Formats: sequence, structure tokens, C-alpha cells
Amino acid sequence: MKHLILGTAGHIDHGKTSLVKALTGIDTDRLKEEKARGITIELGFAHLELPGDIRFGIVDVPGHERFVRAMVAGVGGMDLVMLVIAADEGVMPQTREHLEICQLLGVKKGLVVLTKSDMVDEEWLGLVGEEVRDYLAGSFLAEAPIIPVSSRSGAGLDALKEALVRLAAEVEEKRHDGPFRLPVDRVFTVTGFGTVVTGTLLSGEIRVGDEVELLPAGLACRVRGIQAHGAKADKGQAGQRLAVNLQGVEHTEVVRGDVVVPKGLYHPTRAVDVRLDYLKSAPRQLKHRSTLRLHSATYEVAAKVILIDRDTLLPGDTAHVQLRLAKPVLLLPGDPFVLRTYSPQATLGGGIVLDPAPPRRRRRSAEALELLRAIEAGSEADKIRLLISTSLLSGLSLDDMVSRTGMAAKRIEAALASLLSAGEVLQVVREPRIFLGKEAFDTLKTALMAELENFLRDNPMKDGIGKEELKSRIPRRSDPRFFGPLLAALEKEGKAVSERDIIKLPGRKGEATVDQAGLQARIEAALLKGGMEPPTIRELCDRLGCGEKQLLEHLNLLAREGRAAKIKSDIFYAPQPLAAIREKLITHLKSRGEINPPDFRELTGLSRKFMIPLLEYFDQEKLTIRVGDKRVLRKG
Ligand SMILES: Nc1nc2c(ncn2[C@@H]2O[C@H](COP(=O)(O)OP(=O)(O)OP(=O)(O)O)[C@@H](O)[C@H]2O)c(=O)[nH]1
Ligand SMILES: [Mg+2]
Repeated sequence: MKHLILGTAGHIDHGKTSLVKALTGIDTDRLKEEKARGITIELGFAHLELPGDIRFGIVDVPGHERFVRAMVAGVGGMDLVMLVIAADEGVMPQTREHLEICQLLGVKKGLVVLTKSDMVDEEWLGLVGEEVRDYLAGSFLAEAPIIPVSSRSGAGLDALKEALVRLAAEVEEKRHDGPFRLPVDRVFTVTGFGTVVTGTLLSGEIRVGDEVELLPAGLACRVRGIQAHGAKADKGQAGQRLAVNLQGVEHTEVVRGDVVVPKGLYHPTRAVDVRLDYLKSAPRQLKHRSTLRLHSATYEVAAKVILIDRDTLLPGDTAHVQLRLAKPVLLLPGDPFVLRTYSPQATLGGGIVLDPAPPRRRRRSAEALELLRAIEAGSEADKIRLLISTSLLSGLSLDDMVSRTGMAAKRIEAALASLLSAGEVLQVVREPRIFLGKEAFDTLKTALMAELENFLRDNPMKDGIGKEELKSRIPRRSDPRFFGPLLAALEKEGKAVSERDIIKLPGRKGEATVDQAGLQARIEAALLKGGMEPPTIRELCDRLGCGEKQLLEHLNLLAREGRAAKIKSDIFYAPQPLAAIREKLITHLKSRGEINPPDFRELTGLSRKFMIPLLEYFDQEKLTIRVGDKRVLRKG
């Protein structure tokens, strides 16, 4: 069964609703006001099965110029359109506007129905047919069939159905893979069931039991039941008209324009980069920062037009622009939209979304424009590569890619596979899977090498930098989780070596210069001279005439080489006096079994300043173990 959405379009009173009724037997004008006034106000829905296993969901739109807003919402999911033109009136203003809207919103195919054929004679019908054919030149309906029909007598209906079957074979069904998206066009309550929303499923499949979310508000709810074309179903698929019963949300919380999507996947956006086709029929030029109304799917929102590469847009121009939206909405790459004004009411243009998460800059560089052109023209792999490369140093997860493109994860993975094997992108985190562009990866490697080199220049005494230290120096716009693969790559290229937790430059060793060697010898001598009560850092600085940072660096180096012992961050001993204290302590503990601080003071004659740190040092060295306020020898 092929599921397609067939819509009407055309001027008021040209017979759209009558045509749908003649085709399906369903009167789509349900409202009292519609019946009383004899015009359509809201979207109407019907369905039609035709030979060849074709099932059409039908959307009937209003023709009145004041209801173009509702009409646009109906065009959102249309696969095929029937442009309805009354034979006695011919092409009228909303015939034109509706055709433009269908074209801008990317309706691929359709046909023209010359209605009310019973009201004119053959000759007139021929003339109108020619006029219509001329009018269609250059539009997506230029070659479309033009079929005279009388909804009153039924003449021409069979020919229309045959033409619809032929057209249906030429269009592709909407994509069943990828996350589902259901823009809401109606909301109501059903006693005993609660909130029901209706809409055309634009992609994917939705099932009873699915955890879903209503955007942009982010209301979480659950699918309790589904009806497809009026019959109960377990699931709905792309291209079907659905009524979905939602649990966990009040009908007053939902409005037309909301979108039902899988929970937690998509993020509404307030700025999009788009390709904008500014209509030839637009009444005036469009200035930078003009505010218009954007219509897409079933919602509309105020949008400020940021012209990227020019100051004004002339009728007939096409340009890449950024749209800043008054409130967040869900837009994905490839989504069509139209832009309208309300005083006076007119459709000015439209186009497709290229990047729903662009950098928020006023004007953009030539490279950025280049990028938008490439996004527009490229293959799926190109698009994924561009998406990753525009994420710069922060990388992009697979989930991000799904939510930014609406593409199925499988298709993204296929694109990634070719990019990975070509070396154009790299996977930098396994769980969740995060990818970086090759250029960003190289930039980060260079940044880390610079950090390593700078550190060693500032700390000439050191052999290398601590792993954690270097990791913390990854640029903030990036992610410390990328450190592992970056270091591995640097090591593989022979640019860095890691030994345990220290990362070094190959072949470089922290060395003291002659002068510094002299200073070290003097530090050693001063410590030795201090004996059991060595000089403090401050005293050493004064005595040796050096800075505290430099001194500590030397002391730490001496400690690493076993030429001094570090008791505490600011207490260092020469090895000999420390060994003597240690001997005394061991002898005492062997004979007495334990020692407390007063005993230790008596034993060594040390002041409290040295005594406590020493006791703690021996604990740390695992010579002693603390039991209450006493120390005993550690066994083994
Ligand atoms: N003689 C004749 N009258 C028709 C035909 N189709 C529609 N009409 C009449 O034209 C009028 C308008 O028809 P609708 O079907 O309501 O027109 P519409 O295009 O749906 O109008 P809106 O939805 O308001 O834009 C009605 O009075 C219909 O009875 C037809 O084939 N022959
Ligand atoms: Mg109607």
C-alpha cells in the first residue's frame, strides 16, 4: 500500500470542497460557520483508495485570501496537489498565490482540475485550458495534465482518477526510516480518551506506547492510541493522516503548530540559515532586518531576515540568509518554509532550511557562504562531513547528528563509514560516539604540542608535564575526553612520549645548567648544615638569594634524585640527618613497641614544627602506623 497526501489548492469558490466530496463522498466542511457561509475556513480531511494499492490522505484547503495561513499549514505534508480552477472564472489571485506557496513548499507534482465544466461550453473550455497552460509555464506544473471536471454531473471524474493513479506512481512515499515527526493541525478531546491530535506524519513510524514529546514546549507524553484514516492502528507511518490519542497532556496545552516527536531527541531552534527565494511577484525589495512571518509545517512565527552578503534583496533574487525567530521552533535541514506579510497580506518568498544550528553572527565570511552552498548541493556524506567540520573543536555525537538532520542513524552511519575510511573524520569518544573533523583534530594536536613545549620552556628543570595537567590544558571549546586519542596520535607520530604519568618531548631531559648545578649544591649544603632542624623555604631563599618558585623547583628535583627528602611541601631534609632520626625511631620502637609525640620529642629534641611533620612523613613512608595518638612499627 502506497500512502500519499493529496491536497487541493485554488481560489475561493472554485469548487475544491465539492471536488473532494465528488471523489470521496466525504464533506470536509464540518464547521457550522462553513456550512452557513458556504466557504471553507479550516483544513478539511478525507481519504481515497485507488487501484494500484494507492491510498490518498486528502487535505482540502480554504481559498479565501484571509485564510491563506490555514492553507499553508495544509500544504506542509502534500505529495501531490490538485490545483482547482473554475472553468467559468479562470486564473484568479489565490490561484496564483496557492501555486507559489506549493512551489515554495516543495510540492513535487500535481495536476490542474478545471471545475464547473458544466457551466461553460466546449469552446470556452478550450480557451480556458490554453490560458491556464500559458500561466503554468515555468512552474512545477508546467507539464501537468489539465482535466475538465464537473462535480455536479460527475463528468471527468474517471479521467481525474486515472491521472491521479499515474502521478502517484511517479512520486516517492515519504521516508519511513528516521525519527517520526507529526506536526499537529487539530487538537480536540474525546470523552473517555482525552487529548487527540491530528496531522500528517512527515517521516518515520509512530507506535502505540511510544514515549513522545510535544515541541517547542517539551511536554512529555505517551501515545495511547492511533487512528489512520479513521481506523484503529498499532502504528502510523510516514505519509498517513493520523489521529493520535496522547496520554499525559491536556488538550488545552496543545495548539496547532506543535510537533509530536520522539522524547528527548530534537532541540527547537531560534535561528536558521536558509536558502531564500524571493518571489518575482513580491511588491518591493526586502531590507536587511525586515520582520516577516515564517510558515513551516503547521506553525507560523515572526522571523527577522538577516541578509548575509547584501543589503537588500530584489524580487526574483535567491540568497542565503539567516532567519532569527521570535520563539523557538523545530526546523531541520531540508525543511521548506514560506515567508509572508500581513499588512497587506502577501506571500513574499520561501525556501529551504540548510543549517538549523548556525553560529549567531550578523554577517558571515565568504567561507561560511561557501559552506551553505555546499550543504545545499552536497551528497549525504558531504552534509555529514560539513556538519562535523562546522562543529569545530567540540565534535559531534551520533545522536546530535540525528537530531540536527532528522536522518535515520543507519544512513548517517553509512555516510560516516566512508568519511572515517577516507580519514576525513575521526571517532574520538567511543561511548557516546563522538566524531571530530580531521582539521579540528590536527588543530587540537598542535595546541597540545604548544602547551607541552611552553610548559617545558617555563619549567626547564622538569622532564615533562603531568598527564592530567596537559589534559586540563585542552582548549575550553573542546572536550577533555578527546585527550586519549590525541596523545596516542602524537606518540605515534613520535612527537611526544609518555612515561607513566609524565609526557615528555622525545630526547629532551630536564637539566640543570652549570649555574643551577651550583645553586643545587649550595641548597644541599645548607640543608646538611641545618641538620635535624633544617632552614625553612623563606630562610633558604634569603640565604641563597633566589626566588621561592625556583627554589622549590630545585628542591623537588633534589628530592626526586634522592639528594634531599621532602617531608612536607615546605620542609626538606638532607638525607643524612633524616637517616639518623629514622635510626633512633626504629631502635626506640623495637625496644618499646610504641611511641607518642612527647616521647618522640624527648628522643630527638625536635621542636613541634618539625616533629609532627616527621611523624606524619614516617607514616606516609609506611615505616610506622598510627594507632590513636601513638605510632607502632608497620609489619612486613
Ligand atoms: N455547477 C457547478 N457548481 C459547482 C461545481 N463545483 C462546485 N460548485 C459550486 O460552487 C460553489 C463553491 O464550491 P466549493 O466546493 O465550496 O468551493 P471551494 O473551492 O471549496 O471554496 P472555498 O473552500 O471557500 O475556497 C458551491 O456553490 C458549489 O455547489 C461544479 O462542478 N459545477
Ligand atoms: Mg472549500
